[in-house]
Amino acid sequence: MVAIDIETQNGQKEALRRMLTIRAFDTKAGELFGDGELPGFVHLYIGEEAVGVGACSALEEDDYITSTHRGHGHCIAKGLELEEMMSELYGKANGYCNGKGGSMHIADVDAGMLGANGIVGAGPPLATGAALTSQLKGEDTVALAFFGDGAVAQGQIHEAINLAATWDLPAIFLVENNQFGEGTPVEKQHNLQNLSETAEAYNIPGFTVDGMDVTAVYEAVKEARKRALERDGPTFIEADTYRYRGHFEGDQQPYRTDEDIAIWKENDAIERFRERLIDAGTITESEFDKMESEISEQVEAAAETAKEADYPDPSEAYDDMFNTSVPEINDFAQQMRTDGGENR
Ligand SMILES: Cc1ncc(C[n+]2csc(CCOP(=O)(O)OP(=O)(O)O)c2C)c(N)n1
Ligand SMILES: [Mg+2]
Repeated sequence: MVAIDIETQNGQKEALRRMLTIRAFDTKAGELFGDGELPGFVHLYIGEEAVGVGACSALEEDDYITSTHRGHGHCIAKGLELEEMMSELYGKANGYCNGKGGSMHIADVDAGMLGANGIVGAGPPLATGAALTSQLKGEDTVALAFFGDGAVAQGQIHEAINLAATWDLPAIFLVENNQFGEGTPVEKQHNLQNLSETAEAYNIPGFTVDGMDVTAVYEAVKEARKRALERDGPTFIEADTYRYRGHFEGDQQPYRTDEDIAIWKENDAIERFRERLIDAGTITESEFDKMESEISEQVEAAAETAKEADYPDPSEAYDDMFNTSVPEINDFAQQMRTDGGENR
């Protein structure tokens, strides 16, 4: 899927479409999970759509992103297909990881999506690696890592930023400050007013932006990308946002009230952007309604296809799991296939 040019009217409509798609997809994922249709866990991105879409709108198709356990929105923002995503949530063979990854491991390297990640803080080192590859190959691409406020105190993030800053790598570190790491409020996790102050330790630019404003996120990432491509090194961006749903589906959320959530919903990113586009004459009310119903049909169709799709054959359980170009690993993989590794 092509990158969005949010500076054009069509690009703005596409950004709105992708935000709506994220919301519809994750609303459906929540329903399906509640009905016992999906294995594992799902962490929904509802409320945070402007961060993923604003950031990916400032990227080109061949740029890279790394994601988190809350990755569906990043995938859609980067242009991944709903059917393969939903099938992956179901653990079906036609999913992005042939059904072996599930919600927390969707990846599509060809689309520049280097993976959702169940390990908090594991994305930034991958982004630093992708940025190093880009620098060594002399390519005009950047790597952006999405991570949460709960990941900011993770050691590997600091190792990743330090190397990227020291080597002037074309990387962008984007914290989605959704105010909580699981049930812990951000102010109980960090001794900082703004998480973007982290940048000072690495002598790189750091900004805090309104993560409920898709164009504010876009502008910050656009500037960071420009800097990265000029070989001026990484930028650290904090986007202030809020998740409307629990940390995971089923979370009883004793750490906040409905009133807390309502305050953020008044500033809803989709509603704000919709109003702006209507006021500017970019989209009409009826075009918006049509867009919403088309998206709803697409999500329903993706869910239907995923439900009907086949599970992977048990004989494929160990396929794509090992780097078989390394003889020792290949031997191990073969053993796993024959006896499940019992005789090692
Ligand atoms: C290394 C590691 N430690 C702990 C966990 C358990 N865990 C999963 S999500 C999460 C909170 C993450 O919070 P944040 O980074 O703010 O992301 P958010 O869920 O708010 O999007 C934790 C502690 C984990 N998955 N990985
Ligand atoms: Mg968080």
